Amino acid sequence: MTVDYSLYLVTDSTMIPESSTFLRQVELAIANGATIVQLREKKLSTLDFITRAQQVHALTKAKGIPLIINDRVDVALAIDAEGVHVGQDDMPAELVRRLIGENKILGVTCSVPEEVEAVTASGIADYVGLGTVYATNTKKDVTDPEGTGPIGIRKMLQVLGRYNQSHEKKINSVAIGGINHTNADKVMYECAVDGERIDGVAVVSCIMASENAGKATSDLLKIIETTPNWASRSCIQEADIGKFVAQTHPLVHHITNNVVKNFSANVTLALGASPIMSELAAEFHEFASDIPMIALVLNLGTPTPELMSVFKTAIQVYNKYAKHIVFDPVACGATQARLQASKKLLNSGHVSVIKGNLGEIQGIWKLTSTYSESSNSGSLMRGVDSIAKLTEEKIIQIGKEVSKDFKTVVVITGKVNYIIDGDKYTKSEGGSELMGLVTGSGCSLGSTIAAFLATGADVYLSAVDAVNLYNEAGRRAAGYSSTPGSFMISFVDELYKLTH
Ligand code: 3NM
Ligand code: MG
Repeated sequence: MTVDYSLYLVTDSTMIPESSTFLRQVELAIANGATIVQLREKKLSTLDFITRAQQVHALTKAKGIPLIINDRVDVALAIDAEGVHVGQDDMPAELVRRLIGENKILGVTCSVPEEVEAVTASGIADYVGLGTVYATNTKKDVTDPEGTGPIGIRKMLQVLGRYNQSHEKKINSVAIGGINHTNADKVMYECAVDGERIDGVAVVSCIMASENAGKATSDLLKIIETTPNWASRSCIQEADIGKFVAQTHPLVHHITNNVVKNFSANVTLALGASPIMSELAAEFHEFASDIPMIALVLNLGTPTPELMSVFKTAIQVYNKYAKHIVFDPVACGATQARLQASKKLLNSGHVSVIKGNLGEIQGIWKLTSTYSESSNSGSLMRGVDSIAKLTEEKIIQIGKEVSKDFKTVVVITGKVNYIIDGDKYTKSEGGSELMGLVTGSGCSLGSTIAAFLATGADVYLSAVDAVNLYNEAGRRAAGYSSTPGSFMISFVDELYKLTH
C-alpha cells in the first residue's frame, strides 16, 4: 500500500466544538481531504476505544485511507486497523512490529535527532512523526514546549535523509505540533534539507477544534500545496542596482542597535535610499504592505526581551508581504543567549540574507547540523573549530551549508568577503582596515544590502553588488583619508558618488 501522508489528522475528542460531534468532525475531515487518520484517545475505556475505533474505521475504509491507532496495539489488532503509532514512552517499535506483522504501518514519534537515529538503526518504522515544531496546547508533556522550529526538524531530517538515500524503502516523515493555516506552507517549505523533506503535516486542533472542520481541512490541503509568497517572488532585472537605488529611493526599515543608528541612517541616505528607524510593532504592517520598495534590517546588536518580540513580529509581517529581510546576528557566536536568540528568530520566519563576520556565521552554522564532518562515527552535534584554523575552503563550505539550510544568501565579511547562495559564491576584496575603526561600518553594510534588496532585484546579485560597492567606497576613501574621522566622512561621500 502506498500511503499519502500529506494531511495527517490526529484526533482528539476533548476539543470538539458544541455545534458538532467527534465523529462528525472526523467525517468532515475525511470527506474534505485528510489523507490518513490517527485515532488518539488518552482517557477512553478499552470497550469505548474499540467502539470508537470501529466507527472511525468505517469512515476511513469508505474513503480508502489508512487508520492508525495511537499507542494501543491491542486495539489496532482487534479492529484490524492499518497501523499503530507509538511515542518514545510507549511499547518499543521492535516489539510493536513483532505483534502487528510486516504489512501494517508503524509510526514513531521523534523529538530529537538521536531518536531518529534509533529508528533508522532498526529500520523498523514506516514513518516518523517529528515534533514538536511549534508550541501547542494540545499535548502537555512534549519534550520541547517552545517547539524545535524548522531548524530542529531539519536536524532530524538530516538523519533520516542519510538513511533514505541508502535504502530502497524509505521512512516517511510528518511534522507535528502547532501547525495550522498560518504556518503550514512555511512548515512544508522549510522542513527540507539536503534533498530530504517532510511528506506531510500532522494536525490536531486546527481541524478537530474547528467550527467548520470540512473547510478547515480543504483550506489546509490547499495551503500545504502552496509555496510561501516570499519563496516564489519574482525579481526585476537591473544592470546597475546601485544607481537604481539612487533613482528610486527605496526605504530601509532598521531595527538595529543604538550605537549604529545614526551612521546606518547616514549610509542609507548617501546611497539615495531612505532610512526608517522604528521599533513600534504596530506600524510594521503599514510599512510592509503599503510601501512597494522597502526592506528590513534586523540587527541583533543590543537584544532585550522586549526587542525580541518586536523582531519576531517584524519577521512575520515582512514575510507576510514578501518583503526582504537582512539579518545581522551580531556576536551570536559569543554567547549561548545570543545564539539562542538567533535560533528563535530564524525559526519564526524566513530571512533573505544573513550577514555576519566569520564568528557569527559559524555560530549560525552550529545551529544547522547534527554531524561534525570531522568524524565518520556520525557523532551528534557540531564541533567548534577555532576561526584561526579555518581554511578558505572550509569557510565557503560553512557558508554554503548555512545558505542551503536556511534557504538564504549568506554574506561573510572580513578581509575578504564571501557572498554565498547555495553552491554558488562570489569573493569580494575587503574595503579598508580603517573601516574597523568606524563604529557601525559592519552594520551599515546590512543597510546597504537591504537598500539594494528593496529595489526588488535578485537577492544574490543585490548582495554581491552591495558588498562590492561598499568596499569600493572604502578603498576610495582610504586613498585620500588615512585617519578614522576623516575616513568616515570620505567613506560616506564615496558611497554617494558611486550611486549618484
Ligand atoms: N504530538 P496541534 S504535538 C499529538 O510533539 C502530538 O510529538 C506532538 O496538536 C509531538 O496540531 C501533538 O493541535 C499535538 O498543535 C499537536
Ligand atoms: Mg503515545
